[in-house]
Amino acid sequence: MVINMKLIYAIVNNDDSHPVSNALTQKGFAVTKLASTGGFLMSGNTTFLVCSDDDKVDEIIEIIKDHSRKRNQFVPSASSYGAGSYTSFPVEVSVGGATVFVTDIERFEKV
Ligand code: 2BA
Repeated sequence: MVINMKLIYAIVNNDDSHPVSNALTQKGFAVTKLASTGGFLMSGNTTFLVCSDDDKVDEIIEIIKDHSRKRNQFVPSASSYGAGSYTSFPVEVSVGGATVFVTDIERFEKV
């Protein structure tokens, strides 16, 4: 049996987690939130799992986009100035809005 469903993973800033979750649930979409950690900044973010019909994917991504802001964050970085001499300085990185992946669902059941 071919099913036309997708699984959307959306990684958002923790500060956007409530607005994103509220907007999706108000529109009737089922969501699961996972506490996650970014590998680069090593700080907490939120990963949403949303399984939906194929034709709803664009609407869901639009909702996530509308409620996820872009931010600049500073991350410590280190440089070496000769043997044993290091200094640390902050580097600014742009984070977000949301990082979104969409995959096919082979089978969907609630048992
Ligand atoms: P983080 O890994 O903590 O990355 C935070 C931000 O740092 C990224 O923002 C990006 O601007 C920068 N960054 C990440 N890796 C970098 C690197 N190797 N060198 C220089 N700068 C780097 P976003 O791209 O908006 O990503 C936000 C979060 O989304 C990431 O947090 C990570 O948890 C997730 N993410 C982004 N791209 C991903 C991917 N291709 N696969 C899995 N997770 C991803």
